[in-house]
Amino acid sequence: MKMIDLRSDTVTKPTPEMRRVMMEAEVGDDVFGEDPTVNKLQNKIAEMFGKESALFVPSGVMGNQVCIKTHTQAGDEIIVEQDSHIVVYETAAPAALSGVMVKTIPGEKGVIKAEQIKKAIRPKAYYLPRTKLISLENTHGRSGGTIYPLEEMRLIRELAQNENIAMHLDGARLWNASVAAGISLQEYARCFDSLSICLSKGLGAPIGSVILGTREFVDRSKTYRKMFGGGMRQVGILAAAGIYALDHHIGRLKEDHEKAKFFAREIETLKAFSLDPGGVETNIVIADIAKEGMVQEKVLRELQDRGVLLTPERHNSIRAVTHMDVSIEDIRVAVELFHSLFS
Ligand code: TLP
Repeated sequence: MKMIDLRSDTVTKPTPEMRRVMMEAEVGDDVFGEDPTVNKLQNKIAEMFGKESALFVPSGVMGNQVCIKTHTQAGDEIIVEQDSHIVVYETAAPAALSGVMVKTIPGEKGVIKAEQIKKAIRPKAYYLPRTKLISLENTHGRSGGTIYPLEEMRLIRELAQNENIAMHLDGARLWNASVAAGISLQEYARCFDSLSICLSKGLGAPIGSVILGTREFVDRSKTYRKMFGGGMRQVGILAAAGIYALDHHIGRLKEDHEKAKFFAREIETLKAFSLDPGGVETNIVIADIAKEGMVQEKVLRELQDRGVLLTPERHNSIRAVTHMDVSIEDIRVAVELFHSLFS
């Protein structure tokens, strides 16, 4: 049975053309800084985002955690939205790896406002933690791929600059935000001292994330990438996939957004599911299944038994993510299955 895999946009397989460029990539030892393809990827991304420097890392989690480590010292405090990936899915790494305290703020669709952050910043006193970093997430995964308003980011940036606090962006899916909102990567990047972006989600590369910042920041972050075990060797074969993804797979993200919106509109017509199709801004659909008392595990199993994979979200919702390895026809098949199972 062909499975229609909507668990995440991380499940994509490299296309034949991507595999070809990987096979042909020039390589060298990147711990010596001698992999020409890695250097090319890093220079290309730095330029795309208007940042001085970039660093290839194996994963989005490592990208975030290396940045947190580079910005802080043990005992500092960082401000993060309470449902962000850094808080929920990164195994308490800020505490374990950087020894920082995480001050979480409840957001609306992942958005925390400058006025909320202002109240959370510690006054300066030797007996208080020092607020060192504010981290935002765009798009916001657990809110269903929602886009952070640029205006709010700018207000937060202004506040952070006045308070001498650094800003980090978990931009795992910033590509999706940029394409959907029509806002350039550089416009977003201007609000942040550091960013972590992913090549292995909507862009379809098999692995890889990139940290961005000033030359000085990225030079320091290299030490922590090594400390966390992320110094890689002839890794140009992976960087080549990233370069290919940047050249060929950004524009097509709008198709993923259309597929997600179509899926959401269809699911919304079923009484057992609650969601706001208008709230689907990019490629993630989260539907609440509690209204008619459906059981999350059972819903997911019934779908899986008939060839459609989704993931659980919170205790009462299910999540579908569209990506380049599911076509609109696949989505139609999934929708028909929803109608036949849950009408
Ligand atoms: N997100 C995964 C799961 O971990 C939830 C997914 O399927 O969505 N930041 C954000 C906003 C992410 O969504 C993810 C992955 C990461 C960071 C981590 O990236 P990786 O998996 O490369 O470490």
